[in-house]
Amino acid sequence: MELAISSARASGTHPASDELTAQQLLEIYRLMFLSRSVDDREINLKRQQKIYFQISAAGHEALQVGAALALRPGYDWFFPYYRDRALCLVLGVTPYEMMLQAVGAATDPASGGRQMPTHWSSRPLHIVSTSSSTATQLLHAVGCAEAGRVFSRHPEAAAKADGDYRAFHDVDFHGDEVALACIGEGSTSQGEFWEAINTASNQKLPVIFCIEDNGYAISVPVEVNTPGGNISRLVKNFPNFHFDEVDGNDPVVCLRAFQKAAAHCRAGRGPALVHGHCVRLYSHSLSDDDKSYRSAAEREADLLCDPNARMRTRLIGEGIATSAELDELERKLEREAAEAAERALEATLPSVEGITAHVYSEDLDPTRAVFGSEQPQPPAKANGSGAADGQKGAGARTMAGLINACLRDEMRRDPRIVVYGEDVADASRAEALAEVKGKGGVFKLTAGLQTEFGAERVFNSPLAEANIVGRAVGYAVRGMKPVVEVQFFDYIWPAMHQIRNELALMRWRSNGEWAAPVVLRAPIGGYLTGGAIYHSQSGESIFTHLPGLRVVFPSNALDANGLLRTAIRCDDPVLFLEHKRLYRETYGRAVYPGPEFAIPFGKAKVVRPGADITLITYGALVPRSLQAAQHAQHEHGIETEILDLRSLNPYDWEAIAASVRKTHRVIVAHEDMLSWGYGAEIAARIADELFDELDAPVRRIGSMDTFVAYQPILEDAILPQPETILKAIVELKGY
Ligand SMILES: Cc1ncc(C[n+]2csc(CCOP(=O)(O)OP(=O)(O)O)c2C)c(N)n1
Ligand SMILES: [Mg+2]
Repeated sequence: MELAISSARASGTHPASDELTAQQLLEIYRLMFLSRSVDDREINLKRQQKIYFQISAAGHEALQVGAALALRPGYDWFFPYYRDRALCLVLGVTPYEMMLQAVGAATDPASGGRQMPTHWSSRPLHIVSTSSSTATQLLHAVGCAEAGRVFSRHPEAAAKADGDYRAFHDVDFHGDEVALACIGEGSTSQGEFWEAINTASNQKLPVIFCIEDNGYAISVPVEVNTPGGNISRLVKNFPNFHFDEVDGNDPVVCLRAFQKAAAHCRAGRGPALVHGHCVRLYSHSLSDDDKSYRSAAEREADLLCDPNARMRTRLIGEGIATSAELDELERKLEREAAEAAERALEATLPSVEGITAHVYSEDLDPTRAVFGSEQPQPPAKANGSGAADGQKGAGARTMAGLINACLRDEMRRDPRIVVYGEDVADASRAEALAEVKGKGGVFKLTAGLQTEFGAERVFNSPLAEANIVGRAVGYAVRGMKPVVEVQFFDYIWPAMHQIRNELALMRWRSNGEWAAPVVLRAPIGGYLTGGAIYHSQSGESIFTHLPGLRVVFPSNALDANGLLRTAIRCDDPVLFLEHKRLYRETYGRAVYPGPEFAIPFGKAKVVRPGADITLITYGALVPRSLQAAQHAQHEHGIETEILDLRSLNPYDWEAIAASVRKTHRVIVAHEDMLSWGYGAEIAARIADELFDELDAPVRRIGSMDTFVAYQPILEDAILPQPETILKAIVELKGY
């Protein structure tokens, strides 16, 4: 104990304080006051324009200190939100580290100057990097708890795999660890809150949800966000939960609540939700002024509940410390915060050269052939049941079949792979499998995987795409390899927030401390005759626009197999786009290439050599371009060189440049809409860097700037056809 308190009082217990010692109560107050001091110091710095943002925990200290003291840093897992200063302070983030983040220092351990202050991250403490997005991290906590369960039930999954392609580091589990996830009451309106408690409840996961209810979401009062104004009343029927609604201004009450919640979780009985009523003593942040929307009476009432002032009164009232002793402690803590600020203001600032560090993994470069063999080595025995493509034996197999074969091979090799999504299991009611053949995905890509690997590794998710991706982030930060499916690319959008703000950003925003190397498979594209608007969408350029996310788009069975293997062994998140129309086409079938066949990313394939025109394409336009090129040769004597990009981020600029230098005429063709499409970027770069090589303007081909209609006459007109490509080839040659 740092205070000069008389030892008799300091070591005594006090019945009124629920058996905590005086020393423990003083320590609680010290932590609460230190948190407030850091906030106040930061507010000072912001007013002096020495830092750029401030948001405080003032009024939340009791709840947060109670939560943190009930749990174990570096053992349990933490998914805090921006208001959790007191929580993180107790877990072990120092005032100096907080100030480093406020000034945006190079040595800011949470993000190296990339994130706003209070956007926590610490690998040693198990604080997983959080974004500003409200409620997204709840799904990460769920996935994290699921990963812990896999590790404790399957020690082979937690064992270090020396010599593997991926860095299998820091697998850390104990079997009874819990995940704590915190949000404000306003954020319980987010779908991700409901998606998270759904899965935590259904799977009895050891997650504690902490709702810090200060009655406001910026200026929006609780009754606007929550019907009836109380989230506890709404959630009380979720099975397996332990619920508690507490006075969040009393740290001892909060500590006891979180201890009970943790005991429920550690005993494997399910999740817990602790709803603490607290106060927001300052405005939402320094960018907000609550006087503009809260009455004076309301603000004054909140001040009377100030947990720090109450705790001080209590310590004095219970004879644990005198007012003078607490004054002395408070001045000391204020000095500590001020000194931390002074030191942080001297810290080295980040270098501009380092901006792009950790966008992608620096340990594993998927453009290098380190992931397997580039030579197909078909073994005598075929892999898989053939359920995915209706083919058995060693003959040519479809793209669907060879994707399924790759999933099987990799799941056999790596016990950390889990596969889930909507309908991907053979049958959730596994007893049915005695008499039925199983579903295995609406396109049968995952057929037989549950039967071979069991329902703990291959299972159906709820019908909720953010749930699929958000949980995968949680699995991945703990070292698991989720290979998950979004049923149709058309329905990827509910997961977009998780993909853009979480999945793609985890490594960069944490300055390389965390990563989420998830594989997200998505059937994409049209040419289905009747697929219509919601089963034909393209939209790959929306995802190639996200730094941190790899995007792959194979056009044939062999490439799909080799690229999926690289995706699974890679250390970056990968969006793996599978064209539905190509799944079972005769075009592009291949013999099973063996379990080590891998194609590096960023390597285009010349699928047809030619001297007159370069045609850059991918996906379903590869076979259509081949048809067009054949006609161009037979009917017009034009030799078209076709480049199948195969992966879109990274893409093979060298192959593009080499071909353009040879032909001096270029078409970029894709199925996605023309405007703002993937081709616009490629065409612009060619115009920029290869202008002198061009004998004609760069041409682009894409679908019309509409969605794909149901009626086949319309679908044919909307999507680019071989004739569209042929016409462009002939026109460009004559330019
Ligand atoms: C997804 C998302 N939407 C909007 C915002 C902007 N925003 C930041 S905090 C906030 C209010 C959150 O209120 P609450 O959940 O009650 O937490 P509190 O700040 O009161 O602790 C809003 C709307 C955001 N960060 N993320
Ligand atoms: Mg709130």
